[in-house]
Amino acid sequence: MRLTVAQALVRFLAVQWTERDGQRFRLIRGVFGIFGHGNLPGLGEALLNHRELDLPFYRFQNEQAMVHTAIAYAKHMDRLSTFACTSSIGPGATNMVTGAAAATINRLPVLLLPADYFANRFPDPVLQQLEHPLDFDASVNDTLRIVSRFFARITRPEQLLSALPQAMRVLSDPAETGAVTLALPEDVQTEAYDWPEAFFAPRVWRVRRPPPEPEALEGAVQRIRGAQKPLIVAGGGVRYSGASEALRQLVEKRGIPVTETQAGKGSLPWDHPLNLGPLGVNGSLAANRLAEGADLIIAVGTRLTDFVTASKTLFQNPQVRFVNINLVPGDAHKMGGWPVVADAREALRLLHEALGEHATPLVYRQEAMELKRAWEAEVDRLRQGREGNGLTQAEVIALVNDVFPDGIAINAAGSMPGDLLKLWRTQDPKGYHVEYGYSTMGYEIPAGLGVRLAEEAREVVVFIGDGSYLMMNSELVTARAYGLSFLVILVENRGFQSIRGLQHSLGSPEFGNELKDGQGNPLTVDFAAHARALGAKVYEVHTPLELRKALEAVRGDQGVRVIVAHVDPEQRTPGYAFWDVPVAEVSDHPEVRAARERYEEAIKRRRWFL
Ligand SMILES: Cc1ncc(C[n+]2csc(CCOP(=O)(O)OP(=O)(O)O)c2C)c(N)n1
Ligand SMILES: [Mg+2]
Repeated sequence: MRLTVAQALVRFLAVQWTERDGQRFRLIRGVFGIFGHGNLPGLGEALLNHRELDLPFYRFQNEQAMVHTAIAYAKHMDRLSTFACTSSIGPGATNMVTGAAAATINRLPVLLLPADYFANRFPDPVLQQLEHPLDFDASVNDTLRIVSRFFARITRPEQLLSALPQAMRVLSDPAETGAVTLALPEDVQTEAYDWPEAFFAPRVWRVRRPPPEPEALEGAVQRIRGAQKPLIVAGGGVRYSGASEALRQLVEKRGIPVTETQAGKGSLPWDHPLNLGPLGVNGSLAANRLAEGADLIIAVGTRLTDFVTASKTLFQNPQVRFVNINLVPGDAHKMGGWPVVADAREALRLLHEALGEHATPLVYRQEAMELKRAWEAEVDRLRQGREGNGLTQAEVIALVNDVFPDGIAINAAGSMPGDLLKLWRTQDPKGYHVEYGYSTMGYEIPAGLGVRLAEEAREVVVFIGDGSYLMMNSELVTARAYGLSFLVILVENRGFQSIRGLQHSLGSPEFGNELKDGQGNPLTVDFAAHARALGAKVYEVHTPLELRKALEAVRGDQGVRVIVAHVDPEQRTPGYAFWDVPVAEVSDHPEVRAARERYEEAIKRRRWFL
């Protein structure tokens, strides 16, 4: 078949499928894009003239945002389906770098198709070309290499024949997935080639579920049998592999308490007696207390980041050991753990079978459930807000959760990820969607689009701070253009209050975080008018009563709805663990010196796990 490179690419993408547990999904559900001279003649033409392929095109406002939308969609689809993102050369391509990093760090698939400079080099330099002084081949797209799990520059048409199947393999492999980049020179996209027809036959990429090796399983069983105080850390791997039921069966029979990471929240329903809530820096009192004395941590599908381990200060039992169930060998080997390289659901199922009648001591289980009850009472208290009329962020979260118990909470950065992790209550992992691998301000609204594209039934609730809203809000327009409905809760607290709080803990006065003018006077922004100008239906609230009324008004309504909630920045939700953020070692300021002393005291709890 004689087709251009872009036409062949589009044709190929339209017939790729994933399959897992007998279910099939389109691997590439459609294409997001912004055109320029780099991709209009090639991909633009191919997408326009091949609309029979069921590869719908969505035109965005910002390339970074379109990558966020793709990975949010992929996250909600348990990584079985994603979108391709096409950009022009130069700034359009480099705008995707942040999204690519978020994809790769969170292990979420996305196919990036940045245009690239002419392969024939006639026009050198074409508009937006880098012209690296030493490296004639270098392109700004090379910035995507380090944040991609697979990268190829297609400089001849026939390279697609080998590069595309590899790209699909990486996208659909649960251990390798992340950003996959095919850089497409402007001229090559338009070049014709005689393609073998078999290249365009539908392909199914089976998403693997590798079971653990018998020796790895046996080692885990022995360690669990030998433990008196085991604790499970449920990460995103539980969610993506659909292992909640296997986890529930295992822990109910064995009496092993469960704690959750940002990506793993909802692995068990929030009110399950053995779900002790989140762990680590943003953890619950219950989970952190148990973690401190645990003699075995069974980490399932987690990257064990600093927020989970409280920068390696959380686990204080000198005997503590780790068993790490993970598809990624690098994760399975962290914390000097016993590695079980396997799919979470398969590993939990086989562990359950192999453990016979084993269960934890009754006193331990009772202690765990007692801590759980005390923690839920504390959450109830925090969710109440405080006396008087003003709103707190905790109260906003609670009121939204009460009106939308089945809603999907989206967030990524600021003080909200920690508050949501502690306070949002969900029955299942899909009710919670916080990107905390890269914690990207600006993920929130694009993610609302992505989750809505994946989910028809549940309310999608985008929580966004005023700082993050100012950084990226323009995809509200895209949502309107394609009739995508969601609710935005814009929490206004005069700027970057999470970082302001951090600054305070480092011994510094406010500097560079609050929204102020050059003279230091508060700068007000009419967020409601702004969101209205972009086409949203807007409500503005200052009190719990007003918020409740607005939530009732937006419930059941369609379209983009924005509630601007003004909260008291001084009312913060407490934290219960250390996070390693270093303090200046020398300073003229006594507050900084005091903070340094506190820091040096805190890091005495840091431990090596070898
Ligand atoms: C793209 C990006 N830039 C900077 C940061 C560092 N950062 C984390 S939170 C934050 C402030 C967020 O402000 P806002 O959204 O208003 O939330 P608040 O802190 O007030 O809760 C900043 C600057 C980040 N996470 N992402
Ligand atoms: Mg803020």
